[in-house]
Amino acid sequence: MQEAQKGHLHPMTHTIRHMVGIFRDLGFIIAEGPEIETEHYNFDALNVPKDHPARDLWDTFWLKPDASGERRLLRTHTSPVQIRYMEAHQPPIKIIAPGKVFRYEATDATHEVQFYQLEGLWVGRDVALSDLKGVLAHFFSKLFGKEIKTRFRPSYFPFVEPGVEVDMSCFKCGGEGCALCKASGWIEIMGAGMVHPNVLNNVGINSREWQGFAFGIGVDRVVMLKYGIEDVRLLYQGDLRVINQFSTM
Ligand code: 2U9
Repeated sequence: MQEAQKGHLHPMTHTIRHMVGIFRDLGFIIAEGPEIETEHYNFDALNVPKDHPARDLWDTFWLKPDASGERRLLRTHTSPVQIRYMEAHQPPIKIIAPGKVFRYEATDATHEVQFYQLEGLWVGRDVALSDLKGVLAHFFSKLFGKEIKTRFRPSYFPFVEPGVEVDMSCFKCGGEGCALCKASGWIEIMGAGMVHPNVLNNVGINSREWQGFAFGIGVDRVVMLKYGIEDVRLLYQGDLRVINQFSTM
C-alpha cells in the first residue's frame, strides 16, 4: 500500500516563522496591517516628500483613489504597519512587522512584483544604533545556526537618519572569502537606521524625549541565500519538484 504523503511548510513560511520566533524571544511584539494602503501611510508619514525623487526608490502599484479622493496603493514596504502602531500606542514600542509587499517592476532572477519583508522598530528613551548591532548579531547567529558578525555602511533612506546598510559575515566560509560572498567575506543583507525625528513627530511622539532604531530585511533574499536558490520566481510557482525538497520543514 502506498504511504500517505505528509504535508510540509513552504520554505518562505518556515523562514518567516523562524525569524518571527527569534524576535519574539527578544520581546518584540508582532504587528500587522493592510496590504492596500494610502499614500499617507506608505510615503508621507515616513518622511518621503511628495514629488520628490526619493519616491522613485519605490516602483509603486497605484490603485484608484478611495471615496474621499485619497490616493491608494499596494504597500511597497511594511513600514506603514509601524506608523499605524505608533499612532495607537505610546512608547516604549518594540515591534516587528512581517508581511507581503509589492513593487511595480519587471521580474528577473532577483526581483518579484510580490515578496516578503520583515521590519523591526524599537523606540525607547535611549535606544541606540549599538543596541541594533547587538540585536542583529543575535538574530543572524540564531538564523544561520553559527556565530555571525555584522558591519554597518552609511546609506540613505528618507525615514532614518543616520541610515545604514548592514552586511553579515559570510555564513558559508565564516568570512574567509568564497563564491557565495564573492571572495569578500561579507554579504549585503538589510537596511536600517535611527528613526528620523520627523517620522516620530508625525505620529505625535516627542523626538526630543524618544528615539529608536528600525530595520528592514527581504525574507526572499534570506531564503535564497540560505538554501542556494538562484531564482526568486521558483519560490512562487508552486512547482512541487522545488517545494518538496523542503519536506523536512
Ligand atoms: C518606520 C521607520 C523606519 C525600516 C527600514 C530599510 C532601512 C531597508 C529594505 C531591506 C530589503 C527593503 O526588502 S528590502 O528591499 N529595507 O533597507 N528599512 S530602514 O525603517 C523604518 C520603518 C518604519 C516607522
